[in-house]
Amino acid sequence: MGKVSKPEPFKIKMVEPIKLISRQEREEALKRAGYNVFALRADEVYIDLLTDSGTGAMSDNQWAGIMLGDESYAGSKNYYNLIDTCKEIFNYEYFIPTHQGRGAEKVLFPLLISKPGQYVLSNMHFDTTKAHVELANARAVDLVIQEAFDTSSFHPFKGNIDIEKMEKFIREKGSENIAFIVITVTCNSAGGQPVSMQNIRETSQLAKKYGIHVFLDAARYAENAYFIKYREKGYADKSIKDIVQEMFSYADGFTMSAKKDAIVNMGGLIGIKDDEELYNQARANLVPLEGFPTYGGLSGRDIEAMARGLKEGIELDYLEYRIGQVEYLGNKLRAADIPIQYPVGGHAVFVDARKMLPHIPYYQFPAQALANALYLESGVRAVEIGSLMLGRDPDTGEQLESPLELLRLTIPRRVYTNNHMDYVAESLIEVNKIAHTLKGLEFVYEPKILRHFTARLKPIE
Ligand code: P61
Repeated sequence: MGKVSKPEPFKIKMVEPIKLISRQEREEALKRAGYNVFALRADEVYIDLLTDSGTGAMSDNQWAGIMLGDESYAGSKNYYNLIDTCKEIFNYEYFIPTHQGRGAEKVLFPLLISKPGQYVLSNMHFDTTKAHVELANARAVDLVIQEAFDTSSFHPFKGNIDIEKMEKFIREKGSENIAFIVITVTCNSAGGQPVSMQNIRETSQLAKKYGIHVFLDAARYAENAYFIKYREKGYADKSIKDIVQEMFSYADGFTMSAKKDAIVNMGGLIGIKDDEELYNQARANLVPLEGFPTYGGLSGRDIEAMARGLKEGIELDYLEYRIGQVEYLGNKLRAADIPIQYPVGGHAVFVDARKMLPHIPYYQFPAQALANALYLESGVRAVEIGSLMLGRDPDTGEQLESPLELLRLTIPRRVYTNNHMDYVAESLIEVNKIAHTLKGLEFVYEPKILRHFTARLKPIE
């Protein structure tokens, strides 16, 4: 095919109309929503880039699987299909379905934390993982490499753990005070940035040296494997499945939100390599929290869609299209000098709002101001990943300063075309022209926990 670039590896046979409401209606909607895009109604949104979680389009094969849902309370055939599929992809012994990623965290994490005050070490915890670490009376520590915080400089694996820093931390605190290590692949909070195979291997070796277990937060494991194939020496000729198996071979288990790379609207997983006792404990925990071990909070039809989605999520032509679309949007923005986390990550383009709105300090939430301006300009909904999401110091009540103030343009899987991406890029380029006029925000109502979902704000006059 020479230089001709490949189009989407699918045909579209069902569509959902979208509509752009008027500027005046958008202004009224945003005001009613308390200047918080989480509170908008979805039909007030034109292109929804809030999240890639549970928002993907299932394939005809997955929808066909839905019709084959075996809704037996115990031991459905869909459950056994899921287990066989997982064994084939991840090469582990034990798997447990859960209703979504945080369900897996809630069931597994308390079993890995042996005493209050222990530390859980990560490249970066996502907010639900951090919440479940803290709910289990442990403390979450992020040890991603420093390069992750410099959005303009290239590093192929900005999600990597700083191994030296991690070893120093373990020695200082004592290995008995480390509950476990969790590697987030890809690293969502750093910009969907991948972790290299070498880094996963070295983390695993370090952990073994100190007798600490390693788990993967595997929501975007397939996108991570794709980056390893193209950015890390020695992997170009390996299949995505082989790369996935090697990644998972260095861990003792994983939690997964299946709403991302497994392309389902609802679902999660726990995987345990070979620890039968941990598996039995997790299954016992599952019953009061999620449901009987063979359905874990899901219906049989959802489990079948997940089994089929797991296979589709590691297909190379799908991943090429998927990452290619994110890159397409990123390149358009970079060409217009919009500052973004570079190189672009797997599931989203992260705009550096601190650089775009240098006149708005972190405690007036520059990325939220940008999210609001983009919505007003275009009806595009993106999400703040910065100081608003981070919250306050639980001890002092001080607003914490996030190391990055990012606006995440999160691309759902197989949902939008590159024409939609052009519209998003052009809209943000328009907003950039008036960036210096945008105002910071203050609270009208501030909830105590996970405040970004329900907070009400107003522009500072
Ligand atoms: C997201 F605003 N992510 O990125 P669950 N691990 C990782 C995730 O990215 C993740 C979960 C675990 C979401 C959804 C989301 O405050 C928020 O299936 C790396 O959502 O339970 C979820 O998986 C949890 C958005 C979650 C948020 C919490 O958009």
